[in-house]
Amino acid sequence: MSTATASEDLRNLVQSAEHSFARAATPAELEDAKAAFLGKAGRVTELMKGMAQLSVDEKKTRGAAIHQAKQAIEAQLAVHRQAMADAELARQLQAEALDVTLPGRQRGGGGLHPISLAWQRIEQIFGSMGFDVGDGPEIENDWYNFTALNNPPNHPARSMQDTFYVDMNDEEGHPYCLRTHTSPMQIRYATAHARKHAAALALGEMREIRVIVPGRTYRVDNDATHSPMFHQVEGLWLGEDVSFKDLKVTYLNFCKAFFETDDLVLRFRPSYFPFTEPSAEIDIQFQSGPLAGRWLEVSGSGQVHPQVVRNMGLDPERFIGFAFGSGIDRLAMLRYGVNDLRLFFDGDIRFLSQFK
Ligand code: 2U9
Repeated sequence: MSTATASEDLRNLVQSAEHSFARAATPAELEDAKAAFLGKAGRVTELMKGMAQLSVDEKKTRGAAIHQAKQAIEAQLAVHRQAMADAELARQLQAEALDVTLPGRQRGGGGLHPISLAWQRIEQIFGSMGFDVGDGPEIENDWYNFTALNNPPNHPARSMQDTFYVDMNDEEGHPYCLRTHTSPMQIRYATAHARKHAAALALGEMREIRVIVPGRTYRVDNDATHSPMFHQVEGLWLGEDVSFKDLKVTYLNFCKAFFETDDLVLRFRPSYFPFTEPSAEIDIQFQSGPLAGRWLEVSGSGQVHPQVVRNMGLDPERFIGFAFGSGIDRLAMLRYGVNDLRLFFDGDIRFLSQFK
């Protein structure tokens, strides 16, 4: 075998390998093609075996030539492997392409419910007037919800038609109920306060109780102006010399802050509640704006009944003051110009997003 023909057959071999690599359409086909040339039974290995009969000199030349051819084939293989990896990467990038010019996804900024907004404003305003904020159970017993508040046993508010009862009795055998007002919490707060200050009280150091209790309340009622769950805020201010004058000033200042106008007047109309004596309804009249000129009922109020003061564990000869109760939902309707109570509870995003 002459060197010339030997080089010829090796050049053909390299070329043939190159064609095979170029024809491979997938990495697996490329690896198969590699095996056909460089594998254990591949054509290069066959050539190596074929050198057995050659002389030492011939082996040297032929061996070097085969080695060169093998290197050329390996180089080609590397080129094709790289090309295939590049093509795969390009395909992936294409498939996962992002349009960085698209607008970002907005995170829908939430907002507080108008009742929560009103609730927060109420806490803030009364807080600025020195009122603490009380918070307590929505399931109450008979004593806190009715008896302590001077509700007589035959009062209609206690009936099954007016109050939701829970299928469980307290120690006195009365069923628990969903609180019909936040007043029971006023009793709890005042009683706890009176106990905590019992020692101080003896020394005459506890001078007053000033608290509001906002919260959810429940009644058997459901129409355009009543919902079975509604929100109340009650205020209580007891001291040694707290009078109706303080009630008027406190509620007027609250209204001015809450409705953000000084252009309003209040009217106190005689009324009756078991827990206050005397009692009054509070009406508001705006002197300007969309609601101007109409008297609007916003709250009940009165001087806390001496029996109720006694029920808190306080001496009615010493502690006197006032309480009021207002509907937060109603205050929110007036403040935000909402004409139907049910809008607050429908959860319609078109309504709610107006308060963001
Ligand atoms: C204690 C003593 C007295 C709270 C009061 C009212 C009058 C009242 C209702 C009006 C409409 C609530 O929103 S409403 O349903 N409330 O009219 N509430 S005086 O009197 C109290 C509270 C606690 C210890």
